[in-house]
Order: sequence, then C-alpha cells, then structure tokens
Amino acid sequence: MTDISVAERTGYRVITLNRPDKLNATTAPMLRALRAAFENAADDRACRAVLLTGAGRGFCAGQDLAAVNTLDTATADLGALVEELYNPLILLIRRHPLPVVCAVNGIAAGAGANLALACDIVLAARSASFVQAFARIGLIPDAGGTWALPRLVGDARARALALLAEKISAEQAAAWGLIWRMVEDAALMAEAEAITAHLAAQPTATLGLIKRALLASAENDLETQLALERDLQREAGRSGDYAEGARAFLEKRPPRFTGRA
Ligand code: T3D
Repeated sequence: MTDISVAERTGYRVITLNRPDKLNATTAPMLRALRAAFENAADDRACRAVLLTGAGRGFCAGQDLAAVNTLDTATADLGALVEELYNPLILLIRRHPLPVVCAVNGIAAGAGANLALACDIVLAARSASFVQAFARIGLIPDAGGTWALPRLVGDARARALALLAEKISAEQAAAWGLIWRMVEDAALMAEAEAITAHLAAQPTATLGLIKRALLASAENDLETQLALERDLQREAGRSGDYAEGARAFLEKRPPRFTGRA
C-alpha cells in the first residue's frame, strides 16, 4: 500500500508508516491507505489486534507540509482536508473493534502525535518525543488533539502543550500519563509485539466492548454510563469467552479465548 506497509503476524497485524526520509510525514495516499489497512484488519476474523509504528528514526512528523504548500493558502480549505482525511481515520481507530497498540519509535509531531494518542496503548522509545507542532505554523491541534490532550494530561498541561508547542520527551510523556509506558530504544518493538500478541489472545469481542464503554464515558454522566455498563456486561456475559474465562479460573488453568462474541 502507498507509504505504509502491513505485516501479518499470528493473530495480529503490524502497520508501519513508511516514508522514513520525511519522518513519515502524512500524505493523502498514506492516510487513505492507513484507513484501508485498519478497515481490513477489522474485517479479518483471524486478526485480533493491531500494532502501529513508523519506519526509520521518526514515528510521524504530521501533515506533509510540502504537499500543503502547493495549495493556495488564501483559498485552501484545510477543514475539508481534515474532514476527508484525518477525522474518519481517528474515529476509525477510536471505534475500532480490535485493540490498537502504538509503538512510537521517534518524533511524533502534529497530527502524527495525535494519531499515536488515538491508539489504545501507546509505548514510546526513550529517544522518542512528542510535539503539538501546530501553533508553530499557525494551526490548531487537529486529529483529535484538543479532545485527547485534556483527557489524558489535564487542562493545565494540555493548554501548555498546545499553546507553547514545546517538544516533550517520552519519559515526560509517560510521567504525565500522555502514554502508557516508555521503553528503552532497543526493546521497543519486542515489547510492543509482545503486548500486541498478548492482546490477540484475549477475549477480543469483550475488549471491543471495553473500548466502547471507555469512549462513551467521555460524554456520559454517571447514570448513563452505568446503564451502558449494564448493557455491555450483558453482552459480554453471553459470550463464549466469558464462559471459558470463568471455567478456566475454576479449573486453575489458562483460558483459551476464541475472541468471538
Ligand atoms: O494540512 C492539513 O490538512 C491540516 C492538518 C495539519 C496537521 C499537522 O500535522 S500540522 C503539523 C505539521 N508538522 C510539523 O509542523 C512538524 C514539521 N517538522 C518538524 O518540525 C521537524 O522536522 C521535526 C521536529 C519533526 C524533526 O526535526 P529533525 O531535525 O529531527 O528532522 P528534519 O531535518 O527537520 O526532517 C527530516 C526530513 O523530513 C527533512 O527532509 P529533507 O530536508 O531531509 O529532505 C524534512 O523537511 C522532512 N520533514 C519533517 N517533517 C515534515 C517534513 N517534510 C514535510 N512535512 C513535514 N511535516
């Protein structure tokens, strides 16, 4: 696929952003290919988790500014670009039925940072960094940045990150709760693959329900969220994987989840 590669593993897929000479800056073909890759993963019953990473020394430097600079800025409708290319991708990842792990192997800037933050479990190499680069070039954080940042790190840090557009280290990102964990550079991919492989052997349909509940909690009051938990727990409780999980516990053996609802 254009500007990305997809590798099959047992139970999961690794999607790699693949324009290393441009720090994997995003192009329209790359964003379309990414969307197709996530849709294909969702449609494949053998695929039970997804790992997203970048090739080379960067994770993703955000929108390819050379491509945007060919537009006439007086008439360019960046809102239309965001609507067509970024918003569907971010919604797709957030609502994806499979767990999505992100291994941030280097700089994650602008929309590249927010693409990473849309994933469920974000690991970053010690040498990686995050920058909400948008204000540096006269733009606002997009790709879900203004939604994710305050929820992840609180209002004060979200404002400073977005308004100052300062780069923060992976260590700082982990300390603030922007990401799940910082990992030594040499260990990043092995650890990311191990987590993704672990997730791929879990009760997949239930993990999808957990994602739905957590996403909805951002908007719901407590009463509404409790009702949603009731409904989703009913669904989880009817799954073969719940029966297997409970049986395995009682029989003191590891569960063998199929991932099906
Ligand atoms: O347009 C819309 O649809 C609106 C949506 C906007 C979403 C956004 O993401 S806006 C934010 C865009 N991103 C940025 O502003 C970040 C720009 N890049 C940088 O500030 C720096 O490159 C980094 C801090 C990320 C890394 O710096 P460094 O020194 O490690 O690397 P470098 O030398 O600057 O970059 C290496 C190459 O990648 C270089 O190419 P060259 O000169 O060797 O041929 C550089 O031009 C290229 N590159 C890096 N980022 C981008 C890029 N090329 C195009 N677009 C980029 N965003």
